[in-house]
Amino acid sequence: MTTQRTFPDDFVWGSATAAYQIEGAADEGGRGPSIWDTFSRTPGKTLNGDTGDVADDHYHRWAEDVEHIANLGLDAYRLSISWPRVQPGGSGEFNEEGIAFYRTLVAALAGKGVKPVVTLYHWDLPQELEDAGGWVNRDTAYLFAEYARRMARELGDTVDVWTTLNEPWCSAYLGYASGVHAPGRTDGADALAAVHHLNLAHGLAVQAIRAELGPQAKASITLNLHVTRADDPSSEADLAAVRKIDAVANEAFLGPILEGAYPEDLLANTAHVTDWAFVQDGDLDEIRQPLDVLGVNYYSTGRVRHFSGEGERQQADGHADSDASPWVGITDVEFLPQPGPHTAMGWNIEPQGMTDLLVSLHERFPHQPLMVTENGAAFADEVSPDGAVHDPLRVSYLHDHIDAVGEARDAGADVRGYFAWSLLDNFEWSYGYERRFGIIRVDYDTLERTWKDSAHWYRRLAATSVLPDVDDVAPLS
Ligand code: GBH
Repeated sequence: MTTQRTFPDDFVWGSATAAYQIEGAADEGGRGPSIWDTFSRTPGKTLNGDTGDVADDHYHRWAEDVEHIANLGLDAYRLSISWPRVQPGGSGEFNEEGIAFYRTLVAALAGKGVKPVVTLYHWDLPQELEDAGGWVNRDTAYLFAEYARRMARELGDTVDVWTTLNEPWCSAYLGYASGVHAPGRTDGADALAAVHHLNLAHGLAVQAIRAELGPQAKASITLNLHVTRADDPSSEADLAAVRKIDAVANEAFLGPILEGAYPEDLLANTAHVTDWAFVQDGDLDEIRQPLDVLGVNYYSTGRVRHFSGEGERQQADGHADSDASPWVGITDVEFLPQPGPHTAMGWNIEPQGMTDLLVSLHERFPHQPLMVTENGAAFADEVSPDGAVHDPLRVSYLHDHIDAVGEARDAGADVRGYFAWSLLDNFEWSYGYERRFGIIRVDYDTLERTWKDSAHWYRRLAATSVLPDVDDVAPLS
């Protein structure tokens, strides 16, 4: 018998969601419109024209959802606050009703012994701020810090970890370069300005949270770092292609946030797009703030090779419907399809990428605690005649990736927790409701929640901290 992988007792088992993906009640409770309302209500922007108007109706069903979280035995729950729900226009007046919603929610979680890990920005910018330029406008960073300070004041005694931004890569490059996310703009120079203003927003918000709550407040950011493989690892040109992607995808955030500088090659590779004049004196000192934990979202890997300019360049970035590239300034790199297996998103399944990412972060930032703030998979689940939802592919995806986290820990990486994406099936952005990531199924007609096998399996893990076998999906008594 092989020994099963065991995690320490204080390892945090959690699950994650985001406001726009689950709340619904888009026009209720004094909430203002966000860029995702505008975008999803624009014909052609999301699959089937789906919007987050109703989503999982979590705004009304939060109490039931907290019960599910408690019954799963989770140590922590990662949620996001909808900025326009608590400050409809993104500046000025706050909305007491919106603040009360989150105060009640985090109190209910804490009351069940579940630590709230709160993200302040998971992509739903108040529309009024976008009308003033969005993340291309520097003012947005300062307004974000004011919003962060107010939330810290309102919820500070209950929230365990404050996360400023979720995946600024997506906000900047999918929102302003490829345009497949809100606000759907396609200008490379704007996207790089957005990168910088998101970084600035992060640094200012961390300072605002600590000014409000004191140095013991735990601050973090969640990044989707790209693990990119060279098509031919012995080709200098392919390795250079990897470095280019790495600079624009990863170093554009890790550099300023953890080291206080944008790397030279990033500036050089994008010099024909922008002169980076939006980086002002002192900004990098504002951005670089110590982080109690660095959040890492990991799903899959990419593969690239040098593109010589001959023939048609492949662009396997998962959004075949967009001509515009998220890879600002890069014209000589080609993305190749990864061999399978794949999830329903078309993303390849490669647990080794999780280990590689965590170990490389540890080697580079040896004193930085890490947390996997998202990992999970969409598959075409079916409800069986007996009402159960058997999702063996998701169970094995979670099993193998959690095992990969354990492997990174064995190699010395200081990974403190893991959050399964997602608690519930939900609005998967431009893919609408057609992609199901939940460990709990949501019936979009009745909004009924049903535990999938993966939820039962994950509950067993959270209860024991011993990685269960993939067929260990029987309900825990
Ligand atoms: C996260 O985004 C989000 O935080 C979350 O809201 C979302 O629901 C969840 O993941 C699932 O999508 O595009 O083929 O090159 C993840 C977005 C996914 C973008 C992986 C980059 C790389 C694969 N990222 N993707 S590909």
